[in-house]
Amino acid sequence: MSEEGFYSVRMRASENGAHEQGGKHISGGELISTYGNLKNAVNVLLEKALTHSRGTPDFMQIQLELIDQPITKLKPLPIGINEVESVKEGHSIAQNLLEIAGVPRNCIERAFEQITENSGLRGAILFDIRSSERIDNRNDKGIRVSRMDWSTSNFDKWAVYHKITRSQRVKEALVLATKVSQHPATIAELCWSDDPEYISGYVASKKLGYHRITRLKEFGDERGCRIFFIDGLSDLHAYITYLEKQPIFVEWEEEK
Ligand code: WAQ
Ligand code: MG
Repeated sequence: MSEEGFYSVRMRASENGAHEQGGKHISGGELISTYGNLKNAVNVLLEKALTHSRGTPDFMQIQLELIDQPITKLKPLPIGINEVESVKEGHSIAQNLLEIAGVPRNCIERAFEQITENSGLRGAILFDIRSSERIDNRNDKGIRVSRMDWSTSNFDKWAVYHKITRSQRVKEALVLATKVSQHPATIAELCWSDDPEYISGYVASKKLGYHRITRLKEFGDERGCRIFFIDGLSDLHAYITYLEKQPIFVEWEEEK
């Protein structure tokens, strides 16, 4: 087998049975690996699922596929940090950022109403900003963005430069936000974790960059959120194919 090729490696883990049998989503993960690094890649995902604050999985699937397309390189979105004192303040900042990014106010309100109904998904919700309706038809699964990564050494350089703690979580979130925001139909993204101990989240868009908001839910809350606000979608199928299949590497270069 070729040493040159890249592999997409994906993991999903759940408790009380597989996701499709109604099990609780515990953890998911996706990365890109060379053939030589596959053992390590699988181990990274295994470790992520086995040590998860949402619970102990009794179902897990790790899958790998050779990527047969060229990998697109993208620069990470610029990052900004919004320190807030309360969830209420966090939500208010998130809503303002979404509005600046181009999401109509009524659509933001509708999305926030639906967040509680749609927690426990393993993927993201696609929300149409014209109809203020969810349009992905994936029910309790959502859309899982895949085939994306950022080399640890390059990410570490980025983190040192920006004085940001190096964490797998921040790397994964910035990779996903960079990939999603790159598509012209994406207006903005809203996200916070479903991990009970992680209360920060972000609003991202190509125009605004990645805005971390330090508090978007209460400590201990297992309800997460990931919504992509979409406009002008002539081809939903092609958009979903981009999210799931287009391979992306994030690469940062220090500005001179
Ligand atoms: N594709 C689509 N949706 C996803 C994906 C993916 N690859 N990964 C996670 N989700 C959805 C899923 O519904 C999860 O329940 C939800 O997002 C939250 O995922 O700057 O940790 O991995 O400090 O728990 C953001 C802030 C952290 C980081 C987000 O999300 C920072 C986080 P989690
Ligand atoms: Mg999580």
